[in-house]
Amino acid sequence: MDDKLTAAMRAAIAGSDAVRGTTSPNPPVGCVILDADGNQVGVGATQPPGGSHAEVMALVDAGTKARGGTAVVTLEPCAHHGRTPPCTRALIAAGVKTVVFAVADPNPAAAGGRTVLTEAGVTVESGLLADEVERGPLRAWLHYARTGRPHVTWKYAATLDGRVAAADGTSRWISSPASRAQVHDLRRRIDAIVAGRGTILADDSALTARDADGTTADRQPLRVVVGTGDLPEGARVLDDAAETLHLRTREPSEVLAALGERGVVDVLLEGGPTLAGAFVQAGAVDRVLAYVAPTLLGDGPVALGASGVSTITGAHRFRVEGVTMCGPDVRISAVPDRN
Ligand code: AOF
Ligand code: ZN
Repeated sequence: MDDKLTAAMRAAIAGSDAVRGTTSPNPPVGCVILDADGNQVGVGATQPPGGSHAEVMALVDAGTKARGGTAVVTLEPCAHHGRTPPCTRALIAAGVKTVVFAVADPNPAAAGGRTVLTEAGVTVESGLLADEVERGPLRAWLHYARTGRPHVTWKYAATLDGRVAAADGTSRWISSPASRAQVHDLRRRIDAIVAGRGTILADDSALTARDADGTTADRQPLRVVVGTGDLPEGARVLDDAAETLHLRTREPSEVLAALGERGVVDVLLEGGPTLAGAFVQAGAVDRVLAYVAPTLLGDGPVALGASGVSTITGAHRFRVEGVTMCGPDVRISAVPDRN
């Protein structure tokens, strides 16, 4: 049964991954129902806000086969009546015998599912593949639920010597087509892309998610431009491919507060060096995603602007959590080393 539970949690994680970027401010949760013999009979994931939670989707999929079975879910089932009735009630009504969840719900309004289920005679286990869930599909939402601020991934593409443009300002294309395709995939699954006004003036970036052939993807993140001056008429970021928010501030904490209030959970910070420096200095970068191309420039701007560091003991320390190849480039994912 242990193998079946692990396989079911993996399937729940995959389901959760598939709805990333469509559920905010709710978490993208995945759920799999096993019948009494351990066969997968239902699968579901969180619907957009106001829609059904993952457990309800999976229970509907399983029908009467859920009776006497097990629900495997990435987040503790909610016990509250929010926009939808409590999942605990649906699980109990369906006759589920056991609930296995990965991570406890830190939202005080929804928490308490474990107690409600236990009191109704349901066996509850937790912690299965919790690390994978915490680092994977629920990472941004857990950060948001615990801190009230969106999770920020700072992404950049640089040469082997850390430069993001040549001395004359040209920057097309530092990273490979494979890396760029990955970034567009990422854009499609986050809530907002943040860039400085300077970057918009310099590059006329569209800040949209696009397919390999250049067409605009069907799902677009909110585009956020940060900076006090106006945006030039006709800027690509002002086209109607996606919604754009212009925040007339350069303070990371104000930017994050404004986005948090709008229910933005997962942010991709894309440029440029000055804005990134301010975010790093403010401790507002929760993950660095670096695409490093095997080229050298020897001159030109580097990825990060001033971040308040004047001596080596003041360096902002990160811990590498993953390194992969992306075509000819190296992709490094690093998180703050809080020790
Ligand atoms: C679950 N399963 O799939 C999700 C949960 O406004 P509501 O009613 O949609 O409730 C949102 C809260 O419910 C959210 O903040 C989180 O604590 C929990 N999300 N819970 O049992 C799910 N998405
Ligand atoms: Zn629920």
